[in-house]
Amino acid sequence: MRAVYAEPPRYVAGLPTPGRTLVMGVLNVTPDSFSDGGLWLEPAAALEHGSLLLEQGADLVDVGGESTRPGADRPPVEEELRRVLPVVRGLSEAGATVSIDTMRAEVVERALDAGARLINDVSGGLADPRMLEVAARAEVPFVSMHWRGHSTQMEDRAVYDDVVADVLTELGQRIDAALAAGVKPDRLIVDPGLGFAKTGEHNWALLAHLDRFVDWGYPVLVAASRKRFLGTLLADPETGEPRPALERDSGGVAVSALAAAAGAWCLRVHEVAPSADAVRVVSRWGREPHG
Ligand code: PMM
Repeated sequence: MRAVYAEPPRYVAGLPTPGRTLVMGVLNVTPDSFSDGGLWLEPAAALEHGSLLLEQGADLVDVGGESTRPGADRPPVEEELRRVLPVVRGLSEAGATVSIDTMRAEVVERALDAGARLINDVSGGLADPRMLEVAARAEVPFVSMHWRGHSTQMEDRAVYDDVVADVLTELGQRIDAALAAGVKPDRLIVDPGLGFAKTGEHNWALLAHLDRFVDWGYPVLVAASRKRFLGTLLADPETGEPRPALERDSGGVAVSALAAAAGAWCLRVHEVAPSADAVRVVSRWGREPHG
């Protein structure tokens, strides 16, 4: 962890550039996501929630139609499209910058037609062999996350010699693959993939060494919001029960502030308002002069 405020985050072509870390609001249009599953399954409810995220200060809204929680089954592509397209279209038409959270190239193509401006692929292009070529052709920013397999396999794959070095190496391979497919370097965003084939200890190690990702030079996205490792850390001291997902946001805001101070480009969060405040505090904190 750096002792001082890191350089301001890099800008990504085609996306908002407020001169501080961006805040991405999560909009899961799924029946089974771990913290908001089923809440926004109807397009009208999803659009309303998306508007609320924007009002609360989200710079981007990340729309996803597949739950990636450990053990989750994949929906058919038609179902994923049915969930996300009306929401992507409605929010884009209302002027929002929408990110499409999917591992499927077909969903990307249709979502971009509906107005999405950023691809968020938690598999970094590994899950669908067409993804990187579609991203290159579309010339939109592409989030490449560290990933080792689908939800049904990932818990078994949380084994590393040195988690920070191994994730940097494997993510580096995904960057090379994206560049080789024609994705422009100024459209690439990297994400250590907290909770994906990672234990709580792995997540904390990655956060503590976020500077190693930032120093790479690509914008870094951090998505800690409501994840299990926060529930474990904030467990009830008497019973040892993990803190429920909907009660983890204060811990998530602390991560937002620290990650922003370490130079993260964007924070993906469910509860936008406190993280939007946190990044403004961090931005002011790092600005000279202080007198
Ligand atoms: N985590 C989830 C979904 N999408 N996208 C990126 N880039 N990084 C993440 O860590 C990530 C993601 C799973 O969390 P959710 O079910 O709360 O959306």
